[in-house]
Amino acid sequence: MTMETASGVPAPFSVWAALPPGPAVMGILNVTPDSFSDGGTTDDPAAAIEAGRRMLADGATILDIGGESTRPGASIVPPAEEQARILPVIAALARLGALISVDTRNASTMERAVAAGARIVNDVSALAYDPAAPATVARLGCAVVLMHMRGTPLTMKSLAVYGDVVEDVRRELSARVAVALAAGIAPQAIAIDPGFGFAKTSDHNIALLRSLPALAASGFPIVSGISRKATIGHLGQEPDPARRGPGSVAAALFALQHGARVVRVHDVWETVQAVRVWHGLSAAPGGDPDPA
Ligand code: HH2
Repeated sequence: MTMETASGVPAPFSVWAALPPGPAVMGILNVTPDSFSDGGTTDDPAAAIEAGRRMLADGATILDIGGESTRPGASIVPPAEEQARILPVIAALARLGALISVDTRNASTMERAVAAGARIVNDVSALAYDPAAPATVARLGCAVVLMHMRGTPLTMKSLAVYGDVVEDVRRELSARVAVALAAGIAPQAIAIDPGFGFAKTSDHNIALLRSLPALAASGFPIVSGISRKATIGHLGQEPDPARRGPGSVAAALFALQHGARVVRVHDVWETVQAVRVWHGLSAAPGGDPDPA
């Protein structure tokens, strides 16, 4: 598919450019028994499909479907098992017209998820984990989220050491963008994500959140995924990840105000409503569609 440019020359289609105007909410659908905040709630395909339908009804623009937890210390899920978890869910929700991203580090899962209807690959390793991933995404022609991390979920905690976290993350993400481009992935297919909580302390996360404009200056759309993470627990004084919804909404609005294009969240309805109110209040004054 192509889009016309001002000069009339067809430009490659971009999922990111074609998103509806305004902030986009990406709903997290973990088809896993062990995710850090919602593990086991949607690990059965029927429950996951129902949760995805709910998120669409609640206003999610994208559903991010994953079958492997990447929380610190998580063990590796073999690709065949990951695919058995997520492919029926992706196929069912794609049939409903959902825009789906697949949260995976495995090239074979990327391939099969796109065949089942996913249009975005969301890779927490920025295509570094599976050597076949960059060429696979290039060949599939889908969009991609390149997220910053160091090491793996097993090793990342000890790698949270930076000179200047904002500059280091910016530079390391640029290197991953260069790998993606060299593999033949189109620039307009790429979004980037600072990777909150992945080889980051709370102080690192806060510095990165405040400095999203520096990342946004790259021109790539920014995905922000801090929902229910430890920084929300720390700032909001809430140890239970499942009770971090309100703080996550506040952080999503902060991220959007600082240049994020997409917020990846567990609490879709709460975030969508907050974004609508914030957006309505920030918009230029006009007619009041609902004076009640
Ligand atoms: N965070 C998680 C997983 N995938 N993808 C992007 N682009 N950005 C993120 O911040 C991000 C991500 C971890 O959160 P979650 O999926 O809720 O937990 P788990 O990995 O335990 O399934």
